[in-house]
Amino acid sequence: MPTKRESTTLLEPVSAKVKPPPLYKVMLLNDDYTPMEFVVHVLKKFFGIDEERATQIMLKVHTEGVGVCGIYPKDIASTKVEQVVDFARQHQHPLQCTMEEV
Ligand code: TYC
Repeated sequence: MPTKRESTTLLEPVSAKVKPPPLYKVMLLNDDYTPMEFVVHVLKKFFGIDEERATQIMLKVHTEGVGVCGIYPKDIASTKVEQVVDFARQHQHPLQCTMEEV
């Protein structure tokens, strides 16, 4: 049961001091050996990107050297990086995946 004071005292508005958690972009880097179809497969499998968009991103990485796969909170971004690198190594491809704060 609230006391009289608890039930009648109004709280002062408190200014919101909590910052939203930082976001990280997960990126693929180009190399000369990973097959294009493998990169498209990675973008579909780990980032939920459809075939057409995955092909566009893969070609951007191929021609410009780097491309963004997605933007996530830190823990999710680092898990994606680990999953992609593990998967690439299992298939003996040198594909590199990194993350950077937005
Ligand atoms: N450059 C690679 C090739 O010609 C294709 C490739 C694209 C590799 C994107 C990595 O992140 C990458 N087979």
